[in-house]
Amino acid sequence: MKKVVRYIIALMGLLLYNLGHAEDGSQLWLRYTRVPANEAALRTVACRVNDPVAYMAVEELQHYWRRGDVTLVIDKSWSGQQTGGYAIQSRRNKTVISAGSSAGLLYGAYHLLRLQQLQTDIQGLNIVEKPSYALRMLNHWDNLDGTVERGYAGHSLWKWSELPQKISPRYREYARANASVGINAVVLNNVNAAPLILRSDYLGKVKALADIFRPYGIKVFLSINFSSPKLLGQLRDSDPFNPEVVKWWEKKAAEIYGLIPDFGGFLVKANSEGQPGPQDYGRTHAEGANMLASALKPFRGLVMWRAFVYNPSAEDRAKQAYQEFVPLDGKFSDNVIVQIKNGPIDFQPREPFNPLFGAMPKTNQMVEFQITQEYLGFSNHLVYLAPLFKETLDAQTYTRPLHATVAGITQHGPYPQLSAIAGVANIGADRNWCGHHFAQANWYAFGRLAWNAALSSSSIAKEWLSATFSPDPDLVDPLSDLMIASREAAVNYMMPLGLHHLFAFEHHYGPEPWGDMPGGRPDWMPWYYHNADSIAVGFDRTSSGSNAVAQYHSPLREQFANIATCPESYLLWFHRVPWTYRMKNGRSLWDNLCYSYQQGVDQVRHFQQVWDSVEGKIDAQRFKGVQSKLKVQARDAVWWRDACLLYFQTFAKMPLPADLERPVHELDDLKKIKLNLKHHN
Ligand code: BDP
Repeated sequence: MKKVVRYIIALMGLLLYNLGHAEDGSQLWLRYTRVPANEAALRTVACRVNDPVAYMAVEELQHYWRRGDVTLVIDKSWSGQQTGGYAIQSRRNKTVISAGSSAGLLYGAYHLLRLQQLQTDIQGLNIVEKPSYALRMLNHWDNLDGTVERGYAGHSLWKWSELPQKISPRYREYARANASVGINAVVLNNVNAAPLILRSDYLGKVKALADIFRPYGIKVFLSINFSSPKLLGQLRDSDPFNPEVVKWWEKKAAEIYGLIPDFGGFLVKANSEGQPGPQDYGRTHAEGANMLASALKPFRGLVMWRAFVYNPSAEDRAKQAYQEFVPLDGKFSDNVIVQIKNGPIDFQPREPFNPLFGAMPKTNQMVEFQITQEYLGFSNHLVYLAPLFKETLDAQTYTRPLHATVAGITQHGPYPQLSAIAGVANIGADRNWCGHHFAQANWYAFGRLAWNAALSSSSIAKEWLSATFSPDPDLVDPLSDLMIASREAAVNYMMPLGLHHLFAFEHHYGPEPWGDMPGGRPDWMPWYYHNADSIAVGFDRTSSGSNAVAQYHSPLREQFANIATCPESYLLWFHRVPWTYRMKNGRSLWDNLCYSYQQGVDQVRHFQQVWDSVEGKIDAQRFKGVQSKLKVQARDAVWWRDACLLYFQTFAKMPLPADLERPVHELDDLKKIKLNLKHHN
């Protein structure tokens, strides 16, 4: 009888728990369940370190760790290693986490909780972890008016008008999620930066956030507007050689560090897409960066100087950053890191790696990825980005004998203690943080790869699925396959074979390969990139064209330049290719294009079936949410296929292969689509 009563009570408890915790995705991958007090009393979490970060490690374990005693110790033999590393050893039901710093203890605690969550056996653990990068950063493109540039998960998390008085509980949840995957630095505001962020009242708000993030081992950085001395300080100009300007920045730095002693530094977009910069005064990027760097230096602050620069000129846009930055190698101060987008154009579904990597051996370089899906279907498409990140990180640059992959170049620069990696955040005020439940996986994967660039995309996918949904292999196996395939699927239905920038103007959501604007910048028009005519399609970047291939180190330069050896996934990136060109499979380029687009459509339809097969294995709310997003993605894939194939067919004048599905749209109707999506700049 007692048993039955207990059973009913337990059942009711479960029911209430589920009702109270709608599965809206707000818990992310952090679905630990609290240890009941009577159980907690049976084990100890011991730690002699007394600071807020170590305290956080203890608290997390006290609340959620249920497998025996844990001791956290600082072990001096770790010093000299990149901070944040840790070791975990377990014997019987005693576990020891040792680290060189409190942050390491915190990461060790999250590691243990992850093992518990994944139902891993924790007997005889002997784990040693060292982060790949010292700085693992999120870049928020959040504006002070609450909008988010290229953000697809609602408004900004930061409630600037309420800060510093009112503190949303989500600030803490956000910091905790970051810490759980090892992210330890965040830039709060848009690279197209409002000068206002440096005004004293805003700095007070920034301080409030920094205070919340600190116990999670997270440092705050700000994007700054290079014209701030003039626009905010009312100086005559913002010339980095003007002593008044230098003084202004020095005073500003002192003010910031007075409020936030561990402030990280500045991220700067200068002389890029209309932003002000040192070139406005005839100074170089290095001169501008170094002026800021010396203002921050006494406080050990850093400058992240972006290399995303290009101008409307006769020169191929893909070549411009390299041309501007390579001559500056060796001229940047040691607390400047040049932040380089993964590819030479702009976060396209697929780009070869940016040839700047490895081409500035005397300069700290870091890679910038885009986690938010500006060019990948916003938060409507399921596109798991770890394979894209890995493709760049693992790319071999051949620029030196050792550590010559992009990961190696950025981890083993001239000042390795400064190694860094950044991702443009996909986080907003939406309940599920990222708009699409699977977009959370991209935040997670970025953090995990920043921690350990050698992890595989599939192991990260499996970890995330287990933590976020369930460790049931009948769910994890098919869904991790789906995730791994999803990036290539998007490339297939959007821009296969090296095509790029076929997006609709400004908002970049759907296809507009025909896009044109009289008087508009050519390098913002799709025709600039695809160059289609009745004979051929693609961008000739060989010596008969822009010769961008020459920016790559041998043997890549020769490999890319030769149409026979250029990887077909980059074919139309580097070559202008006749529609009738025979590809490796014996079919024409045109036929290959047709089959690739169709393959993308078929892949998404398959994802829908896979998803339906896990119905009942997860909660109905998230199941339905993803199911309906997949419908949008399936429709969009058909839209992309029809738009691109019907448009290119007007040049190629070749029929669709007989066995291929027929288009369901008229080209003229597709051309009329004008989405009214705001682009916040
Ligand atoms: C482009 C975005 C633009 C950003 C720019 C940047 O379209 O909104 O400001 O990158 O990275 O991809 O600065």
